[in-house]
Amino acid sequence: METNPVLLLINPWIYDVAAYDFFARPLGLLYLASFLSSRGYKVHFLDCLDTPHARHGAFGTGRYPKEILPTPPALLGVPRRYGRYGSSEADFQARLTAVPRPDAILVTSLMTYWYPGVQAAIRLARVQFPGVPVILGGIYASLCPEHAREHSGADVVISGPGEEDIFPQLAALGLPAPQGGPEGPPLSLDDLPYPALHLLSHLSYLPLLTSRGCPLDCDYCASRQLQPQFRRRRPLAVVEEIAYWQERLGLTDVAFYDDALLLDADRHLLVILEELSRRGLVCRCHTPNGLHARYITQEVAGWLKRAQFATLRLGVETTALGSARLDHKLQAGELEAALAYLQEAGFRREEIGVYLLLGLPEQDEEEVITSIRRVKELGATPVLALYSPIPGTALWPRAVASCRFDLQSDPLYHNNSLFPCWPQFSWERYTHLKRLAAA
Ligand code: B12
Ligand code: SF4
Repeated sequence: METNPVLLLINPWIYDVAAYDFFARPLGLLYLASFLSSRGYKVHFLDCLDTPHARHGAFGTGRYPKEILPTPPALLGVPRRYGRYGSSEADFQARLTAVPRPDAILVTSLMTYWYPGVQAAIRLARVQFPGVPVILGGIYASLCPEHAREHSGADVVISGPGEEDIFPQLAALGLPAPQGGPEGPPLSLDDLPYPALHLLSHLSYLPLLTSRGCPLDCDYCASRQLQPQFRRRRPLAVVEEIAYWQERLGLTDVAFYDDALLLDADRHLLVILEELSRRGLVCRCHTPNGLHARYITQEVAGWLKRAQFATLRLGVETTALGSARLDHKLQAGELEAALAYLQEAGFRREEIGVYLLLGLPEQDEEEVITSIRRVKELGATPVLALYSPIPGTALWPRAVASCRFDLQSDPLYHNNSLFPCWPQFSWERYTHLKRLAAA
């Protein structure tokens, strides 16, 4: 009797000086897991970050367990201890032994500078399953494919959305197609099965995507490279998914991962929120990935409040206006209006976080201070987001030019904790800005 091919999917550890589970789940790999299962593959899922939190935060967030490791030379200047976040190596090995020998191993990747975690997971998986081909995809694989080919230890590196390329790659490796399953990519996002959240053991919130990509193209952002098209799901299909998971997993916290959640809100997010309310589905919502301030109207703000959005983050970059802006998402008066609407709707200062990017090439420190003050004046909380340079973005050449390190030589230098593109950087300066933001 012929059996369908067996795949082992792995989400590697984070290797870094800092990491926190702020609504972070490997949603890309979870989508791929359910997609491949629906096409007949037998899928085993191993997530190095699916551990109980070492310390719990609000709404299901928390600290990952950490094991201290020797700091790589590139990060020696950072006064924090380097380490492996997630499960222990012994636990990973034990879980590998429990898996039957797969026909292929599929590994995901997130931040480019977390690649040592990818290398470690691949190395151990190869020890357990010698001769089994390893395919690497995800964000690091898409943004640094050359580096990944040379250094990750994978046999094949795939860039971009995995649903589109995975079948030809599996076939090229000699895997037989599963019986009966059609082999083409999905026609639309609504044709994809729900991500395989049920495979996680320590899920404390629902990670949710109602769309992929972003129609804008800010100079520092990789969204276009990762998801070339902006696509959206049917709003009512999103509600069905929330209802499905709530019933199955009993979770009420929902974290939206969308890059452009509020775009055309009348026909998208508001339809979702109205339907949730009509069906009496109670959620507490979070937007760890920034929202566009310009789309926050009085009506949108009212709905965000009614639908219990508890963690709001607006992606603003800087409050300075004019041609020097690197994004294409804020015009005069838009932040002021958005914050006024949110306050009128009942959001308190501490509930409205405004991301300000720090450490951009040639950024004027005074401008950051002005932005921090302005956000506070407007009754919101400034949240400093540290710039991580990304190859292939419009800002990359300026990032390379202003970087204190050889940025092109090693993705470890993309680590935002290094403030690689802030020439006058010092920990005292950063601490000063952080205190100003927190005061
Ligand atoms: C949601 C999100 C977050 C969430 C959590 C994400 C998580 N899961 O951990 C939050 C808000 C916490 C977050 C935080 C940060 N993020 Co972020 N984030 C994203 C975002 C918007 C979406 C990622 C995602 O889940 N996409 C949805 C899934 C479906 O897509 P996917 O993972 O890419 O998977 C697809 C493909 O890659 C592929 N695939 C995936 N795995 C595999 C495996 C195989 C074998 C194959 C074949 C294919 C494949 O198929 C999948 C399905 O199509 C991306 C930008 C983007 N548009 O992708 C930035 C992004 C990844 N983040 C980025 C940054 C900079 C950060 C921060 C450092 C921001 C800051 N300054 O504080 C922090 C650091 C996080 C930390 N924990 O330390 C950068 C990456 C920078 C880098 N150097 O790598 C990105 C690219 C945004 C940008 N600036 O352009 N982030
Ligand atoms: S609006 Fe946000 S997601 Fe879209 S391109 Fe700009 S930074 Fe990226």
